[in-house]
Amino acid sequence: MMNRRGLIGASLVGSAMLGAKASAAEGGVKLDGPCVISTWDFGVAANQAAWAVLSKGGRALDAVEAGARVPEQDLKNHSVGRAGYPDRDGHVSLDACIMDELGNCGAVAALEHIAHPISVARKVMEKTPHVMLVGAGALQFALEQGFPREELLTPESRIAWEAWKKDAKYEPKANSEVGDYGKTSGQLGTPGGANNHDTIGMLAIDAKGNIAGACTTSGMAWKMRGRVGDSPIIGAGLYVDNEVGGATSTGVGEEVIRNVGSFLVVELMRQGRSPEAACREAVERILKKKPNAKEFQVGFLAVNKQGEVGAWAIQSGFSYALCDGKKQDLLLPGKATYQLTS
Ligand code: SD4
Repeated sequence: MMNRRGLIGASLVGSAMLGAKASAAEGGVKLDGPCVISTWDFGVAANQAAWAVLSKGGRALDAVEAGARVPEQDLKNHSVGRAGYPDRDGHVSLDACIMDELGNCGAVAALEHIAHPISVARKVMEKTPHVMLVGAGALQFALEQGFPREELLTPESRIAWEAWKKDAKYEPKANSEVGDYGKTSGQLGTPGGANNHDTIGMLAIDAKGNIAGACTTSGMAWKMRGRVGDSPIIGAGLYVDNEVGGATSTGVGEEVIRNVGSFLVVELMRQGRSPEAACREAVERILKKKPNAKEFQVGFLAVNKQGEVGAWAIQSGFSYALCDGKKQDLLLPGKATYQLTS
C-alpha cells in the first residue's frame, strides 16, 4: 500500500508521479476491490474516512455517509455543511442525498440548522416511507431524530456574505481552474481560496461488490431563498444502480437537473459506455441543448461495477480523489475539457 501522507503531498505539489497518474485518468482509471471516489480536492480527506469503513469490510453505504460527513464538518469548507456560504438572505441551507445498493434512497433539501444533512438523508431513507423531505419539514424530522439544532453561519461566512451584499450580484459563474476563485464574483467556491470547491459527490464499492453513493452541499452561494440544486435530487446529483455503477455531479445544478445527469451517466454505462465516455456524453448533452452552458462548470464522476472510474467536465480543473487498497488518497486534477469545436 502506498504511503498515504506522501501521496497527498505529491498530489498537491503536482509531482512527476501526479503527472503520470493524471494522464492515466484521461482514459479512465481502474480500481481494485473495495474503493471510494469523490469530487474535488476535499475528496481526499473524505475518502480516508470512507476507507476506514471499507478496509474493515464495512458496507459501502456506511462508508459514503462517513466520508460525506468530513467536509460537512470542515469549517474551512464553504460549500458543504457547516460554514457553507448562505443564501442571499443569510440562511445556510443544505441539500444532500444518499443511495444504496438496493435502490433505497433518501434526501433532504433546503435544510437549515442541521450540521450533517447526509445523515438526515439516510434517516429519511431508513425511517420514513418517503424519499425527500424539504425545508421546515426536514428540520422538524431531523430534530425528532435527535439531531441538534445549531447555528451554521460561521463568522467567516458571515463576513463573506456581508462583502457579497455590497454588490449583491446573482450570476452563477463557472468555477474552473484552481486559483480562479479570487477572480470570480464568489458565487461558487471561496474567493481567493484555491482548495475550496463545491459539492462533494462520493461513490463507494465494498468488499461484497455493492455500490452506494452520497452527495452533500450548501448549494450555490448567495442563492435565492428556497433554491434547490441537483445535489439532493436522485438521478440528477447522484444515482446508483448496483448492476451497472454509480454517478455523481458537481457544478451548476440547474443544468444537471434539466438533463437528469447522473441517471443519464448510469444509463449510458448500462449501454456499454466506459465511465469516462458516459460522463463526456452527459456533458455534451447539456451543451447541445444549451450551448451557452459552456460558460458554466458542470462535472460528472462515475464508477462502474468493475471499478473503472471516469470523469468529464465542461471546464478544465475538475479534480477528484481515488482510494482503494493500492492507491490511497490519490488526487487527480481534471484535464477533461469539452471543446465545442472538437
Ligand atoms: C448546486 N451542484 O447546488 C450544486 C453545487 C455545486 O458547484 O456543486 N456547485 O447546484
